[in-house]
Amino acid sequence: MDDNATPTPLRGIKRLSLGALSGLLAGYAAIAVAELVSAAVRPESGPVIAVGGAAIDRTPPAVKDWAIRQFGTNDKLVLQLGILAVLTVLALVLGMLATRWRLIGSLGVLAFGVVGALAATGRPDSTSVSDALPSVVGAVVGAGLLYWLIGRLGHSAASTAAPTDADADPAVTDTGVDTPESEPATASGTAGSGESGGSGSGASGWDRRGFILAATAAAAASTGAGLAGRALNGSQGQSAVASRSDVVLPAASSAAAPVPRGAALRIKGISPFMTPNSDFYRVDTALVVPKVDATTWKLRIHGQGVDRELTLSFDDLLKMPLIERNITLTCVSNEVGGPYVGNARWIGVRLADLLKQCGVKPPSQGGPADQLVARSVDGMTIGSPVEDVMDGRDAMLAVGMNGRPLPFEHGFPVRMVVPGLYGYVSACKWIQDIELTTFDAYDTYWVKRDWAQKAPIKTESRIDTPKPFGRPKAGTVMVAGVAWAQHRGIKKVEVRVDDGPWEEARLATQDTRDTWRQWSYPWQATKGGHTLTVRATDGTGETQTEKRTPTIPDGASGWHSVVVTVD
Ligand SMILES: Nc1nc2c(c(=O)[nH]1)N[C@H]1C(S)=C(S)[C@@H](COP(=O)(O)O)O[C@H]1N2
Ligand SMILES: [Mo]
Repeated sequence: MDDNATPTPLRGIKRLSLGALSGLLAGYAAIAVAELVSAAVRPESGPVIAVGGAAIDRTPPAVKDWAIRQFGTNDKLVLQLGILAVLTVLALVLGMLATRWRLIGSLGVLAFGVVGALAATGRPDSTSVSDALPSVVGAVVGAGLLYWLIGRLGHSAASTAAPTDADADPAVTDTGVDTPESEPATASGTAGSGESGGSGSGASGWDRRGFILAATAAAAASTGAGLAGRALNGSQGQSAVASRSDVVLPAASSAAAPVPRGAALRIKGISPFMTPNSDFYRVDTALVVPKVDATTWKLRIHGQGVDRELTLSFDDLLKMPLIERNITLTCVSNEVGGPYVGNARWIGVRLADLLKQCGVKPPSQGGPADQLVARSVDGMTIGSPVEDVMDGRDAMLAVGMNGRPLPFEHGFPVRMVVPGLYGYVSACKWIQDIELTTFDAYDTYWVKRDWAQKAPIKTESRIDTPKPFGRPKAGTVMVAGVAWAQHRGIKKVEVRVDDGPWEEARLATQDTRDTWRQWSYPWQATKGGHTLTVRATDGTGETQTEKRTPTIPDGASGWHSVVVTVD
């Protein structure tokens, strides 16, 4: 029997715990509803993606480089998990706060909705205030749910005019945190006692049934909304996926010469000469890989010195003469010895041809624009020198990679590739707009973040095998790797053992000066610890500098070394 005639509010640790649980449920509901609403707006407008994207936009280069080093291509997953962890803690705290100040908890949830909304509308790819909707609607639902759930716990001591519990320690009551010891015996003594006030027993009592019902219903509804949102967001990519499987790449009118025999060495542990698409490094700011439908995709070319603006469809591009070239791509964030470099066979339209069609002239021929700004569907801006893309090199709008339409991660349907320039100043993925302008007039995404405006690729070489801290056997050890100096080519690679003399490595046959070059050096290894160092000389005769520079602002330099112990 209930020995307590008047319904009592829930107190103490139990109240706090259920408050925390309410906070969690409210947060979960907010995110789930936001996911569902984002399916109606844009997948990228959901709060987690938006806040993650905003965080990426604001990450100092040093932290970004650190994250890339630590987590590699998992950096984005780590970021999203981090955001979810922070949101979880905030939800728990807001839930506990709400047990004392019911309205504060809900206002807190709304405040985070505002943060999400600002992040979503402030992203470079946001074109509409509707991007705020997922965060706002989610937060309103979450705030309402928290208010309702906390209401089921009954009024807290703080919210009644005077403490009615004679046992309550004023200091404890002040913080709203009652220890179990200070709980009325009726609440802590027998389970259920004083907790059974039904819906009819007044608003200030602990409504156990109401709480459990509401909490269960909210959890179920949130899960439903979240899953539905996921499914809808996923299906939006389906037309893009279908458009990609429908692509038939035409033959190139200017095919790449076959890779010469002897360009690809068969040495265990060396990077393959052609990097398979599935192994190709990926560097971008996109938390959600843009899924662009090639059948509705358009590219606009406009700006200074453009006599005839051009708008092209994907089919228009495929009907033009295509060039096919092997080109090695490198990221400016690649550390000495790092993995962000890969070689692929690209097929696409020569960019200079398109620009000439529009009447564009390079600065050396009196053209007014010295910067070509490429814009992607996700708001990335990448600026290349007009002079470089029109100087005869094979700068292209690529539609294919290693014989396949571009993978979504690598820019489907169309991306730029310019031999000799780091990716952040040349290789815009998911491109949709090309604007001719000047370096003075416009700073692109990474330039705004202190990276250099112009960044030709620095000569680098890398030891692929043996691996750092490897334990090869004494005798002949094949030291091998790759060297690159795109558009200048590699003329020489040398290896040094410890402080010994530089020895010339055997170079694999050069494919083109736009591709990396493999090398090998048979080393007569003696027992003990050794340091192997490599350096390359480019086609102009300039030897790779020993001077170590950080990746920012225009790429790392220095010699790659590997320490091994010979057994
Ligand atoms: N839209 C878009 N394009 C982008 C980027 C990006 O963040 N967004 N990153 C650039 C950088 S820094 C590099 S190194 C190359 C990497 O291309 P990949 O991921 O296909 O290897 O893409 C470039 N193009
Ligand atoms: Mo990059």
